[in-house]
Amino acid sequence: MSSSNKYLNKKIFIAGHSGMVGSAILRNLESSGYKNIITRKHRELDLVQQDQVENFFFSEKPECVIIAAAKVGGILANNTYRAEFIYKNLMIEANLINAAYNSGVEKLIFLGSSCIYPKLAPQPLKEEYLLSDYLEFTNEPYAIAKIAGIKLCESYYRQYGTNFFSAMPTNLYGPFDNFNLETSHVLPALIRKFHEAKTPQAENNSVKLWGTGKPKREFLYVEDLAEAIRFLLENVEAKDLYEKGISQLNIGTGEDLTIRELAKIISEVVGFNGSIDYDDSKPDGTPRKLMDVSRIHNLGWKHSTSLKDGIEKTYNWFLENFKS
Ligand code: GFB
Repeated sequence: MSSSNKYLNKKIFIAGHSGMVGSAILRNLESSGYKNIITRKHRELDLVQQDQVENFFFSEKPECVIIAAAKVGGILANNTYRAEFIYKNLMIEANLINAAYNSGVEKLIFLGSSCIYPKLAPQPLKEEYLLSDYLEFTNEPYAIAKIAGIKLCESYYRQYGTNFFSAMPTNLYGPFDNFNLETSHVLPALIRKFHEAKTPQAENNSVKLWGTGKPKREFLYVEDLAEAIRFLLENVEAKDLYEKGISQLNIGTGEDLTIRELAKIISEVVGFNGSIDYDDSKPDGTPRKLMDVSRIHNLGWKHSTSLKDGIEKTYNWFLENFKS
């Protein structure tokens, strides 16, 4: 990036830098020459505690903030820990956004998820479909919290003129993903299930997936997402969204596939050739969640990692790093 990038030396706080998303953003900014990034471990700063967050912002005075901190999980975790998902996410984003305003933060980017869109919205999901119909039940608490975060950013812009806005990534995967089979998303779960089923110790050469395998999902490699966040930081302002009548910007690939098709690709990458069964006592969730990415394409960003390449990279990361 040229020296005309006015953000290179800004003091940037990445909230949630130890998670999959935050750590990818941290790696991306550092390797792009950003010199003044600040982070805090959970035990140093509990984002659910308003007084801690306020004190941190007033003592550190970050100039830019990226909110990648959230309580996240797959369909079962969302459906089971409903109270934790709504409470923690509301607290984290309200504390961060309000403290950012109070301490004079220049720019803030809040990250959410494609589950903010109505369950049966037309596809692909345009930014304008926010709040146009009811939500998917399994992740309604998480989605409500994320919608509140979007509206916090928008309301602070409209009342106070802050440069705060929201980006909504589609389903993400990559290094540092959660491979816990109870709480993870589908892609890391399938990597682990296929990997463990092909080992000599496996009880049988079959894998059980959840639901019917018919829902369609879109997947973005987390390092592409990190690239998109740097692009937004350097090139997009809050008014670019709100003046166009949208509250958040989609980030995705614009391509989706069924869970069955996903399972086929992952099984090939992992080298599993046993049988695949489906447990339809587990929920399917939203039938389809495909982002309309024309706005971010028109602004000048497009993903670069194909699904197969991203799965291969993630499987290699799993082989080198995952300890059950
Ligand atoms: O990725 P996932 O947990 O979340 O599930 P969502 C996607 C689809 O994969 C569902 C199926 O239809 C699952 O039933 N699936 C099949 C599996 N086998 C498995 C498995 O072994 N593990 C998992 N986890 N799924 C979450 C939301 O929705 O996605 C969040 O709950 C958030 O709010 C996140 O938006 C990105 O895509 O259904």
